[in-house]
Amino acid sequence: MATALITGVTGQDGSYLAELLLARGYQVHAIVRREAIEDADRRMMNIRHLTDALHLHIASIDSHLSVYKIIASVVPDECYHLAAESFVSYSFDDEASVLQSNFNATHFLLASLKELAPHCRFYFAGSSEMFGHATTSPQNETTEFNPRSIYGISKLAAYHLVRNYRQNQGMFACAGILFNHESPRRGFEFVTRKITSAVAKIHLRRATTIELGNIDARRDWGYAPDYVDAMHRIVRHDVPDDFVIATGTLHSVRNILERAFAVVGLDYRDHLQFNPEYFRPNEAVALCGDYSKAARLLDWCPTRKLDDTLEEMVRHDIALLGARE
Ligand code: G4F
Repeated sequence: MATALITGVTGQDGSYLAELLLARGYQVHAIVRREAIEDADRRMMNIRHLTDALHLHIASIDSHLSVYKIIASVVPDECYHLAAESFVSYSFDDEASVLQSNFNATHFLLASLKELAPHCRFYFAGSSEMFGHATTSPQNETTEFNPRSIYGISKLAAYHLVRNYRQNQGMFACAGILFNHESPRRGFEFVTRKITSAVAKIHLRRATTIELGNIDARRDWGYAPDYVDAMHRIVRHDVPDDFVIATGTLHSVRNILERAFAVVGLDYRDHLQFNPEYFRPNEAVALCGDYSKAARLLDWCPTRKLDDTLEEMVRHDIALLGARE
């Protein structure tokens, strides 16, 4: 039985990945922060149904010693490093902690694996934010990186580290350069979930308005379970490599508002307020991914339309709120 280790298992992607690996017969280990265990109702929500099947290790990946000890005891065949300070807006507020945690944890894992489990296949969650102010569109694996946020810079630095361990140190280390991807497990601070949870509240008469920033911002939004499937394909590919994972289609935040409110028969224009606090100082340009390399070499393609994902999210949020009555 193959053994996998996941960081970031309580998040959207980590929870779907844990499900996928368990279903495929892996023994799945995961590193979870003590704060998550202590606030389980809120922070373990995505993996509540999996806790009996998972091997959880309570530790902070900001500690090299903790990471080293876990790798020594698990000796994984595959390691998926998904944990990160991932909300782009926060990265403008606390640069040092974003840089430190997104870069150092990647290093602690790679250095420990190299010494204790050199056969291990390592996956790093890269991001379209690494392209930032891209000068060409769509972006693929050869597009120049030009990050505009500290988050993007931290991911790019870690990505170069991953490539270094692959090219100069012989490890099976690879990266997915993932564009935005959403689901009912998305964090409430991200714009899709902020909108679908607001639609649920407005529909159930718990709120009347939603406050947003730049609704003309455009992104390439996919479906998280598709992207987790891509991660596994990247790790199981014959050779370690990097892949853009995207849909190749742009939508605006305005499109998301229209669709999400329409699910319950409402018009977003009756409920929207602008709040300058949510406008970003250095918004990335409209990032749109070219996933043709993944299609060619991994036989991967997106399976879901954004409209369907949004409808699933709205219905999920209505049920969630209704259940709390
Ligand atoms: O949902 P968002 O916060 O996602 P963002 O910043 O694009 O980042 C996500 O995707 C990246 C690429 O995969 C990841 F690397 C990253 O970790 C994260 O998963 O914002 C999407 C867009 C932005 O253009 C933002 O300016 O929505 C715009 N927006 C407009 N009003 C807003 C709001 N975003 C948020 N979160 N809240 C608003 O009120």
